[in-house]
Amino acid sequence: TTVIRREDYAAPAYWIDSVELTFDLDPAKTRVLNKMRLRRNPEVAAQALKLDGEELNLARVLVNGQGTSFKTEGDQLVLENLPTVTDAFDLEIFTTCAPEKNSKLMGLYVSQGTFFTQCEAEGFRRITYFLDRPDVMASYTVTLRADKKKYPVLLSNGNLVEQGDLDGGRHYAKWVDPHKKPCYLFALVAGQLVAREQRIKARNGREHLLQVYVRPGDLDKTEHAMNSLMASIAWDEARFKLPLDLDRFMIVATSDFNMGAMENKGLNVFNTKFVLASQATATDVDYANIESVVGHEYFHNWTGNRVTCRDWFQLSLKEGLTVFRDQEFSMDLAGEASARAVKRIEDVRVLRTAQFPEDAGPMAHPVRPDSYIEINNFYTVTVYEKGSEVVRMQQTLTSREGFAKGMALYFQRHDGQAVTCDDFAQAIADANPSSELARLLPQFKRWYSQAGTPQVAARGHYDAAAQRYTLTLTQSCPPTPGQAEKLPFVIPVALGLLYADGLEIPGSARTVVLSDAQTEVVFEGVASEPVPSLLRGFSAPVVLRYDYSDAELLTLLAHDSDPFNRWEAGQRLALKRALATIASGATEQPLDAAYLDAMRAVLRHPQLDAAFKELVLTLPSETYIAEQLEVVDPQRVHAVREAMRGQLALELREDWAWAYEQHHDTGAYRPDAVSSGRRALAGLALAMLCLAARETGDVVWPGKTYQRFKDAGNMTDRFNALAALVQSGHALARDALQRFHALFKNEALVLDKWFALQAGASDRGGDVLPAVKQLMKHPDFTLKNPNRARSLIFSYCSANPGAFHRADAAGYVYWSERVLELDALNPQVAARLARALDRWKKLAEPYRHAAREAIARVAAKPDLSNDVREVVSRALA
Ligand code: B3K
Ligand code: ZN
Repeated sequence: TTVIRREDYAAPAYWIDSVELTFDLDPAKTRVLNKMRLRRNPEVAAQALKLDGEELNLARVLVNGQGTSFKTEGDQLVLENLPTVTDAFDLEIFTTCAPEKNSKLMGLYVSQGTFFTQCEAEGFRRITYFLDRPDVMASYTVTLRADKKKYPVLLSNGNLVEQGDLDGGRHYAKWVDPHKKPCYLFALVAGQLVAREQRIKARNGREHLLQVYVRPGDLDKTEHAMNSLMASIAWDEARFKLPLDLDRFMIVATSDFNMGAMENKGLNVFNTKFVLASQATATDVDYANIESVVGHEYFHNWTGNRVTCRDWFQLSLKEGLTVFRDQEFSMDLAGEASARAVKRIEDVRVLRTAQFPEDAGPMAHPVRPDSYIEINNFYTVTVYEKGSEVVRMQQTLTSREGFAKGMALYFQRHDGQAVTCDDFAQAIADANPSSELARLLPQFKRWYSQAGTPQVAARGHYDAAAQRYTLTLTQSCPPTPGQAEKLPFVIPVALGLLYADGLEIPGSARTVVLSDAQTEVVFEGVASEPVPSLLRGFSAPVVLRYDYSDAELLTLLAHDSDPFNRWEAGQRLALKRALATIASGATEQPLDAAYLDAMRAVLRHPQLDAAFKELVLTLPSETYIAEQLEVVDPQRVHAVREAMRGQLALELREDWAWAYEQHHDTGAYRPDAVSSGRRALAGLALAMLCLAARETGDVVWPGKTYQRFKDAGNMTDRFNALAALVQSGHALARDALQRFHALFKNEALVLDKWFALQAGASDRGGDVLPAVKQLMKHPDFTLKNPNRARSLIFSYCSANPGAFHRADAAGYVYWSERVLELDALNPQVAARLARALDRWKKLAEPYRHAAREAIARVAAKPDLSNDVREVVSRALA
């Protein structure tokens, strides 16, 4: 295993100007002819050409049409006797590979009889020998040849320039990509597919053909993806003046995919999960995810493809920025301020429950990492979601218009180049010379280099005689692996002050930019002791500490003009109670009348949106609660949170019944923000009513829920009803689960939900693990399909702490077996699962000891992949 370091970056010794690829596609043995035009990089000392390759069979190498000597060093092909002049030369390499044996789903592979490729980050080397690095950008011409019956559709990047029949029932298609690109953006697809098509005319008058390719039979589930694509194109033109630069833009769905989707130039490949939707099979959350992933991949066309990364340490250059763009896109489409806030809350919830723990654990790394063993391990919530927050702060520090100007300068300077995170921040700052970002740029960039979640502690002092309020903000950042000491960050803190009656103090709202370890903010003319509303809209990815009283939180919850902080006040009220109960050792009745009344007031509020109410009335997750503790007893966290849920269900049962009756619609289904918010709240109400029925012995609500499950006109309502029965452990759940399976046995994505629901069920006396083990034997289960593996195994190990952390260690044993089993098939998926025990050092005994043993058991396996090896050795370090 080799550690790759950012500081070792060196420009390539050769450039590849153009590539002509010819594929003879055959699942058992695909032949690849690769003709390249290369040139020595005159800025680098003359040296051998070393091409990357992996699991390839090499048949022939020709330089300028002549045979040549070559050798192999590890996986690399080394050519020493190349022309020494810097003139261009031709290099022809002929190899074969075996797509049907490719279970890693990197490079060229077969999914349900169709060929797909996945090249990012380093998959192109599994297709042919190449300089597999993003700063080598070439023009591509691709010819695909295959059996015409089995593979009627032949796709690659760019434009189709030629097609025709060949002997022996074969045919061919030739594609030319008009844009230079790094090889990680190469793609091909060949198989039996059908497309939804749409012709559009852009603002600048250019016409485009949009296509969404799926398997025959899935065409009726592509309308939402197509609409999302059209909305993405229109949004990027309107907000950033970035047009589509291709005649044809294609999306192809596959059910075997390691992640969500891939932004290959003009030929995006998607996990079916983020393409296919019908009201019968997809939930509102699925619809929203499709919109944001389609947007994300489309936005990469500029942020990632036109301007790409110099090296993989710069991954957040494209990922953080593109997540920021997709988040803004979804917010702009959501419409009103309150719907925007709902999206913001959901994004922050992901950041805090997934990225904060990563930043505090053994895999902590800066947004721009300094080293890695396996780059696939660094497609993380830090690079993506924290990276997005770092871009968002740049917008905050330059204004929305200023940031748009910065983007324009970034493209003016770097279009067609492979650049760094420094180049990006420099462009944003240079376009805004009088901004706080420009003033503090070197210090701001610590967000790229320092890992760990900064903490901002706030203290207020009110001087009644002087009518002065002084706020003291102190920042610090805990050490992370390899970074013991941290320097102060630049932290924009949006804030305002409220009087105790909820009125905002005029003129108090502002954004304070912290750059020192301690900052004082003074407010004059404050008539009475105020309540500070801090970090509005979550203006920086930090932990904010302020010792709020209940009274202050209740004021904020009821009155803050910032909807994010209203929600946050509710979460803090719940968290205080959870932590106090966990510390007390008791479990009964964690919630008091003050909290319950406040929640009732939110639920019954005449003006608040249903979507917002649902977020406020959802308790902080077990993972988030656990992050607040020094030492975590997951069973105790689970028990206390369940007690809180039970109490909220029981004490508010009449309000929940009211909320259900008010919000469950029967009209036509539309996946917009307002109606999905209503369904979400009705779903939470049903879950609560079924939970309350456990205590009261009520049979009416579970009966209604079962009826709802049977009659629902859409998947959101149907699934919510099913989940309410399963999560409350009701006797009707068994039958409902069976019916659900029978109804959807031919819908793979719905079966994933069926597995996930059972693996994620609230644990009662250790019943989930045996159920999971039983489900592994179900005829519909397979480890080979990543979606299916995730739906069962990850839902249990990574998303169900109360069931996974067992005193008998059986959850950890199960985890270690699955990590090893998956590693032999697909190391990327295995390494993700390996992350489930990242936070083992925080666990109380006996969990801590048992978790360590399980990790050590995995680490003891001699032939682990680099992927899993890196994760487990960092965990044990
Ligand atoms: N860029 C791809 C991720 C590739 C992951 C490789 N292990 C999807 C995305 O972020 O849009
Ligand atoms: Zn991306």
